[in-house]
Amino acid sequence: MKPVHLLSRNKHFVMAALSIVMAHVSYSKLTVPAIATYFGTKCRYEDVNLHLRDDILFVNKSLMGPPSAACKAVHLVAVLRHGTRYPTAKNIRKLASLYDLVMAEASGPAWWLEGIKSNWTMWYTEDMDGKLVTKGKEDHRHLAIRLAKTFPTLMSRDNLLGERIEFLTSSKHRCVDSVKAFQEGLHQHLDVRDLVEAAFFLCSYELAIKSENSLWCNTLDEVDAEVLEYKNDLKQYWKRGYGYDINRKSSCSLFHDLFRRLEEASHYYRLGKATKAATVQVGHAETLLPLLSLMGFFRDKTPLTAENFSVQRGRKFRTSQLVPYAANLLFVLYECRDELRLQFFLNEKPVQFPSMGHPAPLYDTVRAHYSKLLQGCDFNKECELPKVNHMNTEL
Ligand SMILES: *C1O[C@H](CO)[C@@H](O)[C@H](O)[C@H]1NC(C)=O
Ligand SMILES: *[C@@H]1O[C@H](CO)[C@@H](O)[C@H](O)[C@H]1NC(C)=O
Ligand SMILES: *[C@@H]1O[C@H](CO)[C@@H](O)[C@H](O)[C@H]1NC(C)=O
Repeated sequence: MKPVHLLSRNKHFVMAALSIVMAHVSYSKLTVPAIATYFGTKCRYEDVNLHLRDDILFVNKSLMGPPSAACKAVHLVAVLRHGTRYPTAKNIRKLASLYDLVMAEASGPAWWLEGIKSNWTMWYTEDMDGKLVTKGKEDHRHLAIRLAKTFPTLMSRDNLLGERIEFLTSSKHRCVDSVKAFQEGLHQHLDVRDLVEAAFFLCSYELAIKSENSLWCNTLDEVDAEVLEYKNDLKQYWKRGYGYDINRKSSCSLFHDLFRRLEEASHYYRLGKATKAATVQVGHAETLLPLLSLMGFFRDKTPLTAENFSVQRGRKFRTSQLVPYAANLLFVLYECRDELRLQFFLNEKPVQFPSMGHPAPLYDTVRAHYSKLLQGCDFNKECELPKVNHMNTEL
């Protein structure tokens, strides 16, 4: 560390400089800001699974084991979110505005403010636009190792080389995208609340991308973070979750695809034939949330609204917990004494299917539970646009 020349500056600056030095000294011990569990879809996976902070390859065998000793895993369908990524170009523009504002206008006694002004540069550039970062590749590499440890008969090297594991990346859904583009157009402009949120995101990106407890994290306390987390949950709830029926229905294809794979695996299994071991599909938070919602997971009794913050503190729909970077939904088919059972894991923790009262119900029971969706839920029908006379604005 460079020596700090204390005597040449005034007392105020000395105090500020000292606090920065001390903050840097404590980095090795305290690398995670207190607000790190509120970042919603910008949460690090290891801040949702805390034991991974110490050992990123740790698998809790008692948590991830088969439902009983008589069961063995026969098929896995994994729906994953991509890993840590850069902010989108739109967000980078907001971060730049925040930075410019702070450099030009901000003053005050806060120790971290001087630190930001003298020792932080705006290093995000628009060309980074949402690309996966190195840490993002690590997220999936580590997840793959943990899944191989958890399901050694399915996620094996042999199955990989024998092409018995299928990999897919989801294509974007046209109708969902149209809505997104429309809403983004409405949200283009910046206001002062955007800037507060920009600081929140900066803190999240600096942690997720650079593993740094950034000085920006000090601009918000835990109460602010809870509110901003709720704001993001509201957005996801109304755009991708239970808010509107169409949100859930956008995952009809994925839902059918999931059950087609399970059905095929169970069919082959019942015939006593070998089949594919696993499918790994990679998509977005926007892929995982509608599927979770379609299947009835994490549904709150009353809708999340802006008036509801305080009563919704204990809500189930918390995107920080549901869809951090590298979030994963695992559907595991087990053979248990001649029965097929299905178990669901979210982010490597078992979660019961809604209203089924068994950690790993019979596969047929799960199918019966979702029979309405299995027979209906036609993506094309659900997402059909009403025929109106559009002006063609695509030039
Ligand atoms: C949340 O707000 C909505 C509408 O503002 C209301 O209908 C609902 O009852 C509220 N829920 C709770 C738990 O207060
Ligand atoms: C700026 O950050 C660098 C790298 O962490 C550190 O060595 C240096 O002491 C900091 N300077 C000030 C004034 O905080
Ligand atoms: C593993 O999971 C079990 C069951 O939930 C829990 O009691 C235990 O503390 C976990 N172990 C570790 C190291 O996280």
